[in-house]
Amino acid sequence: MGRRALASVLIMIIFFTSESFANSSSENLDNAVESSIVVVDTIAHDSNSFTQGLEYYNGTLLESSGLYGSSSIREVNPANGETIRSLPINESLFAEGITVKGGSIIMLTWKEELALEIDIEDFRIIGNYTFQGEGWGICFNGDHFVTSNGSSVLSYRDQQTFETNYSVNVTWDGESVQNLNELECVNDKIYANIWMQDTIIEINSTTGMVEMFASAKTLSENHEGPLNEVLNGIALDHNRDGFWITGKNWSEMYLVNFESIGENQTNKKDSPISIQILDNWTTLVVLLSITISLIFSRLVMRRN
Ligand SMILES: [Ca+2]
Repeated sequence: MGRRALASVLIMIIFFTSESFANSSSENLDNAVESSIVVVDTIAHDSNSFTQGLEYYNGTLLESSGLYGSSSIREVNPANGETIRSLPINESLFAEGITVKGGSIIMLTWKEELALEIDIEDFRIIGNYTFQGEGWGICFNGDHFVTSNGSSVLSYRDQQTFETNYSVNVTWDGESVQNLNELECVNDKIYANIWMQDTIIEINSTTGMVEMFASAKTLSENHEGPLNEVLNGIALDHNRDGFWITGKNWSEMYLVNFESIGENQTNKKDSPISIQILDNWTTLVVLLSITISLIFSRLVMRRN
């Protein structure tokens, strides 16, 4: 082999390895980290509650229950799951997500284009907001109300007027995530469960990119019922440093933590990144071996 041929081989090695690693790093940027759900505590949950919204506030749990004719807002004891008090909602309204701002609960309705303001102290309806489209989930990030409507878009609403100031499309590896349902604002992240799926995702509030995902399948398997009795409801418990999660008509509510399975180790549709990195290293080692043997054989040829 001449010098030119050897140089060509070296150039090819540099090209392939750099290309290989460049691909690997760009894929890493898109990948959400997978976490497992670790159950810290289990309490009873009213299996008559068609859970639509869940929020932890001042040592207590607030929960909305949906359906026409049986919608309600209730306060639940986080020590045992018992209902402390509840307010039935007018039968013409289908209650959806809830959040808290100041001393008020803001409760969305499904198709009525109405959000009710309920005084937390006496569970009295003291006002309302109107909006367009369907209402699914809501959380308050201290600046805006963030609402979902069953699409992949989150609306950031003015906290005084409820007008949408801006929207963010939620994506997972570049694909829009439909059916975003109950929400929980935590600093610059938004946690959401996806309707009819066992998945909980953590969304970057600014970019809309999914940064973490966890499967709640092991929990939903305990509550197999009609098709619509799905995972719904997520609330951060500041005191116990965990999230309460439950589902529609489930008989239990769980305090959970998300424990990282490994940074960028798995992906919902691609092969695990660890395998991709292994592939890159394997390529590098093979190409280096070829180079060394070529150089070695050339030296042997010269001596002969
Ligand atoms: Ca919530």
